[in-house]
Amino acid sequence: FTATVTGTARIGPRRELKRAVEGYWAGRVDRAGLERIAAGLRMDVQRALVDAGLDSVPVNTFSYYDQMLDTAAMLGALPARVAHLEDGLDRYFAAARGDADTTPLEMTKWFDTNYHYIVPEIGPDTNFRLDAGKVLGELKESLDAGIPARPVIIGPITFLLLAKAVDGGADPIGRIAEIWPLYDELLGRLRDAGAGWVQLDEPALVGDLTPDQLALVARTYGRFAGLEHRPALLVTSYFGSLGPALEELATTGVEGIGIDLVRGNLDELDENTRSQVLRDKLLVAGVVNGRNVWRTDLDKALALLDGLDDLAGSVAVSTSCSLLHVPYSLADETGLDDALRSWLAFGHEKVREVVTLATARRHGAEAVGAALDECRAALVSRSRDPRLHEDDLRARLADTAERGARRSAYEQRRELQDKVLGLPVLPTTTIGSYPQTAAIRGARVALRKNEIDAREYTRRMKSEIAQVIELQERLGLDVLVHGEPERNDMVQYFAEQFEGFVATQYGWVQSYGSRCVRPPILFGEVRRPRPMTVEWIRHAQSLTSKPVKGMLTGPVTILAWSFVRDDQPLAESAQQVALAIREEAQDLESSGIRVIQVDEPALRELLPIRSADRAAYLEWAVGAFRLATGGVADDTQVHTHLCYSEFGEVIQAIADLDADVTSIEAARSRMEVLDDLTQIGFAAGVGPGVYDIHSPRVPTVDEVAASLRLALRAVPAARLWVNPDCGLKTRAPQEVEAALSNVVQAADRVRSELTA
Ligand code: THG
Ligand code: ZN
Repeated sequence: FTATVTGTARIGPRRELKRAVEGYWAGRVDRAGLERIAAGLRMDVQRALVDAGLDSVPVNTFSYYDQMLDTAAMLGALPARVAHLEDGLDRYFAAARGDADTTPLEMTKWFDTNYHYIVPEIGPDTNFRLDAGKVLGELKESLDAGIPARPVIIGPITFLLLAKAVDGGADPIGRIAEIWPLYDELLGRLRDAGAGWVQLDEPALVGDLTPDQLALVARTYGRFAGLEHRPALLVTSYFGSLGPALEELATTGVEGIGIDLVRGNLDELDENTRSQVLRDKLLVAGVVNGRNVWRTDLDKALALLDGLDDLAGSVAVSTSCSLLHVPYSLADETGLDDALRSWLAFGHEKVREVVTLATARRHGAEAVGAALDECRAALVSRSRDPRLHEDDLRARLADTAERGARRSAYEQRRELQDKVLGLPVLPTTTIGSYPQTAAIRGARVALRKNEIDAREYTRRMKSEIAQVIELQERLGLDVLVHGEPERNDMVQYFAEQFEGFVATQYGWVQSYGSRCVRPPILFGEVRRPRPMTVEWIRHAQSLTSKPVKGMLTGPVTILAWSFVRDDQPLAESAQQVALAIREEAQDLESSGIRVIQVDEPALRELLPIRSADRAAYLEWAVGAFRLATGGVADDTQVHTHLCYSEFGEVIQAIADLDADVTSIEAARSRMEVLDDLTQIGFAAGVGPGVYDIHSPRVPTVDEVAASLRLALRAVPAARLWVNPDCGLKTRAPQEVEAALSNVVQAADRVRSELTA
């Protein structure tokens, strides 16, 4: 084949699958209804790809929840705790979401994307057994409809490297010999069912592999290639270069290799190797970026493809990764100006780019002259647009960058802050958000529909804030928050107020399961035309004599959850966002706010896949945070919040953020993280979450007190803060009130133990 995509989105252009699946969970949609909607979405996607001109179409890229979970189900590797459920789909959803008596599987980030996969559990009880029903069913459905279908499955190496050992079991990759025969059988059955090609996704091969793991690449694919009865094999990598794994794959008889040529390249190979590895193979060249929303430079892509013709047996045009990570289509986005729209390509437009490139290669550039001209004009318009080049801003940044850090060291700041704030030992606080109640969501909907005006909306938000302040005063918390009623998604909230960002109307991208986000697009120079949070926070502070925390989102998180510029290094965009946040922090300070929190929950998310790239990333990420927070006086207390408890390689970076107080998730990891922090000499304030807000359970006073006593073994009382482990926006109001009341009582109890 000559033109394809690595994978497709599946949630539906208007999130139809989300509604169907959530309806099924709630009992509003029956099984037949769910299956009908799912089949309809699959057919729509595949027909659109054929109509656009692709000659090979990925199938089995549909999922009711997640493709890693599908693979676990296919290999008979769902955990024993869901085995009692007879129905396959019930078992599957129970593994994904849990139920009254079942804890769900964990979820974690899919490489460095904003998609999250379900982490398969492999233990002594795992008995691998093939259940190929899903992929065979979807293949048949497509072939029956005349689709040139190419089944996609996750390869055994990636499956096991991303799985987790449980119940004292060994490292899952050690079990690979047990699943080889299942893949052998699967490949034979796919061949029988009419598959000409099968795509095995192995994104894990772009990461750091040990010599043993590299050897497994040749063994695994050598074995599959040696099967007598099988389809042609395409091993697909994405999110980086294959590096040494490419040489291993090259030694096998697999017919095709998929390579991400946007994030990756063949430069790591010496010339001789480069000219050999792909000589007899189909290279599926990922030249259209599946991770971002910019229009492809078609001339550049054609030149790149031409260069590959000399290296590979044949070359097919494709996307750098699945289109799962970009929105469906630009067609209905009416809020974009013409220039900006012409610079963009969402999923639908990216498919057309693939086809244009393949057509140009087959019939010459003249055959697609109009498309090439349109592309060139758009790129010129983008490169010249004044919104992308603001010399003043760049000059100011050059100036401020030198003044990034706080004036004095933590110990001096601490003394001044203690005087200003006058807090008790073990101060209590919350992370920032309070429940997004029906009244809050209702007000937002009413504003959007013009049923209420901006003044009425503001009035309602201020009344929500007053209630949250009243609650915290009544409970006796020490550092209060305004509760963030005005924000649904914090990144969207800030992006909507910055210049240089634009929001989409329908640009939904799946984040996990049925949940989606609508990432803003960072297209130009970032500016903060006016204060963004000051009015809300000042209102909250006017209602209490206790300190109210100003709540901001850090530059790394804003970038991690947006589509970013590709015409400058991310580090430069981070500086611009940081400068805007810095101005906001200074405005908060000048309106009397003494505590300012800048959250960086995504600091670890952007960590590069290869360890060699990590130090450089952490340097600019930490620098951006320090620029954002370094503009306030020594006696203003800077807090930060991070949403995870295993710091691993980022632990030194967290200390280097130089925040006065850092709140972290710790309820689930039994405070081990505090020992890690102590070990690297972390000496500032720390608030290890004293209970898990992800569960509806209300912690008892005893539990919270015990957790505090445990924390006191690793952190001196003078530096310990008391808080839940994350924001409260997903919890019910009654749960929040009960839990916080117990937190305050526990803090009181442990304080009196300290004085005794
Ligand atoms: N915001 C953004 N990205 C994120 C998170 C976030 N990525 C990582 C993590 N948090 C992902 N978590 C979630 C949690 C909930 C939802 C999405 C991602 C969610 N979405 C709503 C839904 O699908 O119904 C839609 C929300 C909306 O209307 O904007 O519930 O916090 N950017
Ligand atoms: Zn959090």
